Amino acid sequence: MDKQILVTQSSMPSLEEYIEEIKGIWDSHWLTNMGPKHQQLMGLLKDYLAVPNIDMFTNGHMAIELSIQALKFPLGSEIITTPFTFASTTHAIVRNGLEPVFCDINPVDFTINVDKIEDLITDRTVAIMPVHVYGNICNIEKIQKIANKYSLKVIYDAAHTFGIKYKGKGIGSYGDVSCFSFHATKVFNSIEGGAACFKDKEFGLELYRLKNFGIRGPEVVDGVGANAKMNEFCAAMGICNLRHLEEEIEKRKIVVARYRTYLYDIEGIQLNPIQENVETNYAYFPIIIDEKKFGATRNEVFSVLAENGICARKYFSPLTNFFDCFHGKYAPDKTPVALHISKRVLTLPLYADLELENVDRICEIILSCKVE
Ligand code: T4K
Repeated sequence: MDKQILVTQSSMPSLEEYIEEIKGIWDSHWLTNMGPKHQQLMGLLKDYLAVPNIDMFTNGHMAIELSIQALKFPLGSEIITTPFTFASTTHAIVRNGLEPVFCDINPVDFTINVDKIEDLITDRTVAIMPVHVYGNICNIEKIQKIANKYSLKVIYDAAHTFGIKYKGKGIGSYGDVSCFSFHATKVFNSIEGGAACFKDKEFGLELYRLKNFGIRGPEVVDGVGANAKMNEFCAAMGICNLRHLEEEIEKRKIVVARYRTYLYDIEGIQLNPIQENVETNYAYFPIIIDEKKFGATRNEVFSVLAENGICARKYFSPLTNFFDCFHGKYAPDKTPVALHISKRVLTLPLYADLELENVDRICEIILSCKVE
C-alpha cells in the first residue's frame, strides 16, 4: 500500500529557516514569558489579521477559556452556542462554571441558525458563542443585532478562520472577542498556539493577567489565572510559517478547486458553500453524504477510503452535546440539523502539499462507492 494520506499535514518551514530563526534564543537565554519572538509574532499577526487588539496564548483553547473568564459572568450563566464543533468550544464554557445552551445549525454552511437564537434566550443568558465552522462565516450582522437587542456579549470561536476577511475586514475584528487556533493542524501553525482578538483594551489587560497566573505586578496577584503563555520556540515557528502563508493558501486553493471539479454536481454529495464577501483560507474540505441519493453511507465511504490508506475524519461527530462526559445532560435531538449533518459529514484530506493525483485518487474512490 502507498503511504497513508492523513486528513492534514502540518505546514513547516525548512529546517535551515527555523534554525536561523531560533539562533538568537541561544544568545538571549530567553525562552518564554512574552519574550522578543512572542512580541514580534504578535505585531506581525495584528497586521496580518487586521484586528484592533490581539494577545497570544499556548493554544486556541486557552484563548477561548480565558476570554470567557475575563468577561466575569456570574456562575451558572448561560451561553448560547452550537454542538457542531470541536470539544474545545463547549468545554471552555463548562470549565468556567457556565451552562452551554445548544442552538441548532443551518444545513448550508453549518454555522449557528440565527433564526433559532432568540427562542433560547432566558434571564440567565449572558453571551452568544458562535463557531465559524471549516472557515464558513456565521451570519455576523444578525448575531450582532440580537446581541445588541438583549445586551449579550459575542465570543467567536474563530479557530478555523485564520486570516479570513469578511467585507474587507479581518474576521477577528467582529464580536467582542474572536479566538484563533494556531495548532499544528491549522492553516497557520505555531506548533501549538492561539490568539484572542478584541475591541476593549480593559478586557485585554484582564486577559493578559489571566494568562500569567493573575499576576498584576511583582507583588500583586489579584486574579485566579492560569499559565497560558506562548513560548519563544512556538513564536519562532509562527514567524517562519507566516512568511510562507500566502503561498500555502494558494496551494490549498488549487487542491480545493480540484476536489470541486470532481465532486461538484454529484447526486448525494453536498459541498461546502462558497460564501459571498468572504476571502477564504481553504481550511477544510467537508462533504455531506446523503445515503438515500448516493447509495452508500458516510461510514461506508469512510471505511473504503481507510482500506485504501486515506484517513478522512468525521469532523464533527459526535456532537459535543452527545459526548460521554455529558451523558444524559443534553438532548442532541433538540439540535436535529446538527445531528443529521454530524452523521453524514466527512472531512477529506486537505493540505498545501497534497498532490493533485492523490486528490484524483481520493475522488475516484469516493465515486466508486456510489450506487446508481
Ligand atoms: N475550536 C475549534 C472549532 C477547533 O476546531 C479547535 C481545534 C479548537 C477550538 C481548539 O484549538 P487548539 O486548542 O487545538 O489550538 C485536531 C486538532 O488537534 C485541533 O486543534 C483541531 N481543532 C481539531 C479539529 O483537529 P484531532 O484530535 O483530530 O487531532 P489529531 O492528532 O488526530 O490530528 C489530525 C491529523 O493532523 C493527523 O491525522 C495528522 C495531522 N497532524 C497532526 C499533528 C498533531 C500533523 O500533520 N501534525 C501534527 O503535529 O484534533
